[in-house]
Amino acid sequence: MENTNFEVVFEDKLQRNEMIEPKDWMPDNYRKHLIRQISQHAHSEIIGMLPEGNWISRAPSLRAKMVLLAKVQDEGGHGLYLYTAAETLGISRDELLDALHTGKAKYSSIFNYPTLTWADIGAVGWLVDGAAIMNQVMLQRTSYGPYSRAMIRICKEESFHQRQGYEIMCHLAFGTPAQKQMAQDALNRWWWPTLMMFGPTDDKSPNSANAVKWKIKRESNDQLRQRFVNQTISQTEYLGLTIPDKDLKWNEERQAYDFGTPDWTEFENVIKGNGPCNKERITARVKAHTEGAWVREAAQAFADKRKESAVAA
Ligand code: FAQ
Repeated sequence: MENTNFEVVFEDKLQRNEMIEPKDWMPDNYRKHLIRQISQHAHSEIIGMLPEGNWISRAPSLRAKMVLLAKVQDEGGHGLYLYTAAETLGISRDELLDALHTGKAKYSSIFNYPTLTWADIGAVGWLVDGAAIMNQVMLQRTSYGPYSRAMIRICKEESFHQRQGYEIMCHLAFGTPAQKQMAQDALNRWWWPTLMMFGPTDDKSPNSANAVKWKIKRESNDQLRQRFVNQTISQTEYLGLTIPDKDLKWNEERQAYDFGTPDWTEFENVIKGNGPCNKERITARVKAHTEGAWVREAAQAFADKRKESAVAA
């Protein structure tokens, strides 16, 4: 006989590692948690286009420009998949964007730092996309179907982005001494903010308990941060660069690297809206949205017209 206790059916599905789909019953808090996380993620993708877009007109070669253009365009696409996944939870695109534009919704702290030189574009691809992949590989197995499927596609593209960044770092690190210094300076600027991307330490992460219980997150902020550090050291050594952390050392017992503590006060400030570029990012985003109103209207008029013709036919 079919089980009519919705909560039991929901828990059973989670236990069996089956996906929860939009039409399935789900607890209100599960729905709210997903809307919060997926929309923050979507906002991060489209705000993340800004620091990189800043270099499209100044990329050092036509090839570099084409690759960067494609990457920034991919990020826009990731935002769209994620907004669509969030909409399946019963919230509209307008509500989601309004929360971003009015500062009610967060987006990743990392995009509030400036990209000062071309080497920063390398560091963003290598480190920021590298950290994003570390987090997103786990999210491919998240319990909500539309989010999981969006992540599978996004992860494929992020791997290309990470290589694009590492290629820039290789060119600079194996170039002239001045280029190598540019690469080192960018690493110095992006290392700590990248570690902060994984979120607060597990003991200070209020959302983690529910996220793990509901199989939204499969690994904790600290576990992922540790894996990222372990993986990145050999890549840095290959480049001949130095990670700006005097506490970094191999721990034989743990079979992992020990590393220093990020400046959590800086992190708090950035997520409260007081990072180096928060205001600039939101202003640019609101301007693009306002100036793009005619495009949305034209697209809607076109869609309505096609629908009318289809009904008439
Ligand atoms: N920035 O309890 P937790 C990318 C907030 S995509 C800002 O640990 P949770 C691709 C958190 O929201 C990068 N806020 O939270 C790309 C919460 O506040 P709330 C984005 C942060 O959700 C590359 C509070 O602190 N990726 O980069 C951050 O369990 C290049 C307490 O934290 C995702 O969003 C932060 N770094 O864990 C694009 C992945 N960390 O909401 C363009 C999906 C924490 O209660 C160019 N998201 N907070 O007011 C996640 O996996 C999780 O949401 C975490 C945070 C891990 C970010």
